Amino acid sequence: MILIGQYDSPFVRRVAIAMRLYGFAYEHRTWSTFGDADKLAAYNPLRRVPTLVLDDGEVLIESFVILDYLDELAGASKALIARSGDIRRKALKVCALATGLADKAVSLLYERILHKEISDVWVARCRAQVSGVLDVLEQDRAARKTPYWFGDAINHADIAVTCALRFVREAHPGVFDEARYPALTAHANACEALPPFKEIVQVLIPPS
Ligand SMILES: N[C@@H](CCC(=O)N[C@@H](CS)C(=O)NCC(=O)O)C(=O)O
Repeated sequence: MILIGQYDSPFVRRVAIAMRLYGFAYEHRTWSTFGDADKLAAYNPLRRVPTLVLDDGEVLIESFVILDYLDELAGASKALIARSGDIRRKALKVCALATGLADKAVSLLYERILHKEISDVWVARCRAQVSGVLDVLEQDRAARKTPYWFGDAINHADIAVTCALRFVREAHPGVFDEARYPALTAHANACEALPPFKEIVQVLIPPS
């Protein structure tokens, strides 16, 4: 398989970490969404990452679609999420909040860097969405006493939250206040200390 995209993207990183945990080998093409847009377009007309090219040439886009495929490939007993039921729904909700948070943090970065005139309305909205999600995630994580979000084993939710938090902190210094989010800080620190997180990481290179 070929994984296209750089690890400074929280979406690419969460896919790559899941692939490492599953033990799936892949070729990594570190194409930039802006600098390598034409190369990327040949695989994904949206010119977005992550993009995963399967061995038979089929192309998967959107991180949740890619992870759905990888979960199936790994098999239910190894999958980083429950196959069904309440626990699956709850984990997917945490993943949706974390990836939504990452989406808003990316939008905020693009607004700051790519737009000639920054929209205060858009910035205020994204900031409110970011802090609203952080508050909800903090409350949820603080109420759980297990090593990982959903028990003793790592789950997609743990990976999604950790990748989103790293991106928020790098792209928007000052927005994530450790004193306000102690449970999330502890969670991210514990995950970032694990080998796949330490190996699959890249300092943010904002588009120019
Ligand atoms: N919903 C997408 C979001 C992916 C995404 O936003 N990727 C960013 C990089 S962090 C990107 O490709 N940006 C370029 C663009 O949206 O045009 C997913 O989950 O895969």
